[in-house]
Amino acid sequence: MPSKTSIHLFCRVVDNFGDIGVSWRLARQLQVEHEFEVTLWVDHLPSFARICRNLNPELARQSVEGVNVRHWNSDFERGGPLDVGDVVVEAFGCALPPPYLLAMAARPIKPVWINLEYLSAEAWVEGCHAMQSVHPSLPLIKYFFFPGFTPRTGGLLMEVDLPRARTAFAADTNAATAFLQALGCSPAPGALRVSLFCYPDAPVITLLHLLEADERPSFCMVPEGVATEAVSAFLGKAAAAGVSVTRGSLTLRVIPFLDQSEYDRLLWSCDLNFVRGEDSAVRAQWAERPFVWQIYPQDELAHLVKLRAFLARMCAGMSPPVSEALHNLFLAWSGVGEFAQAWPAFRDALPYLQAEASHWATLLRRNGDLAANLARFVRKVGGIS
Ligand code: TRH
Repeated sequence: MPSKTSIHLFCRVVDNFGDIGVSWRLARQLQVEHEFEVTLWVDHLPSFARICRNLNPELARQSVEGVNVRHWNSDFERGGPLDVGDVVVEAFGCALPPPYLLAMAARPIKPVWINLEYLSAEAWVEGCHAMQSVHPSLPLIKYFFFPGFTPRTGGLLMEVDLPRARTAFAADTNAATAFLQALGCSPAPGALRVSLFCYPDAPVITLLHLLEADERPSFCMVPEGVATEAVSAFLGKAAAAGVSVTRGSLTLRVIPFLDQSEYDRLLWSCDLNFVRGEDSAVRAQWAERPFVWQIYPQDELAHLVKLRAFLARMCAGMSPPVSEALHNLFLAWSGVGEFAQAWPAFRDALPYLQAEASHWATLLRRNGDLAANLARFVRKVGGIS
């Protein structure tokens, strides 16, 4: 049997889960759905272990769900194993180790080298997607692969089975209740079910007070370690998993930090999801539920340009009042404008946003999924059958 094409995927984790979140999904999909032999190099295994229960952070080399996982440590930099992939993916410009680059250049058939870029809805992305750059001193070409929201980008990560699994979960009247009960959560029937994942500077306290004062009941679930200061302040005690409080119309409960597949189910089980960064924001869109995105803050407020570009795409075709409510709320959650002022119109628009969420996901699915688009691209440029 011919050996499989090998892909080495490199990911640096700097105290965040996003880069590993994206890299781990991509690695699994390339392995399972596109029949590559995938090796995922990660520099910080404990961060990886938080979103993947099957990983042992003590092991420098292991196989997890069919993917070879290797610790990208200082031994590597000192000239460790230099088996080079047929395809090399550098996640988010993480800069490959110099000895590895030399080993790539020394191969008679050079690997297909991909820089997987950050997600952005900005128009320039279409022009840069799949562009190539020749290495200044080595005989290597790097291709820039951009995820995105249009057919002229790489699309978004979506497992082939995800729409079916989500639809089956939504169709099962007991699925969400049972899932939430297993987390110790029993929202009253009719309560607005909210999940909360954000950066520490989001106006969380304001949100909690608004839900508390609302006439309509809410049940808010926050994974342990998220917005700890604000959540503890509202609870009046340390925000540990299992702790909850009911004040006014709001029950706030801290749940365990979930693994990735459980987190998907949490998003599917809620009426409104607050998400952040990149991967959770994409998962919220596939959940087909209203969501609020806190984009990762960048220097010189570059993230607000990205956020506005995304809003312009997602809101195109929505009625002006709904679009305005959504713009105001997303921007206020990211620090532009008063959250308390933006909330009432957004809260009232939630039933419309539910229909819009399904419509938006249908549009996004037409762009294909990122792993399939990437697999097709590397096979084409690498002449791989
Ligand atoms: O960790 P993040 O803040 O990631 C970000 C982005 O990648 C951003 O682009 C990058 O520049 C920045 O880091 C440094 O948020 P993100 O992308 O949503 O990733 C979180 C991951 O954690 C995602 O895969 C979902 C997962 N998750 C769980 O598995 N369980 C949980 O309980 C929660 C709350 C999240």
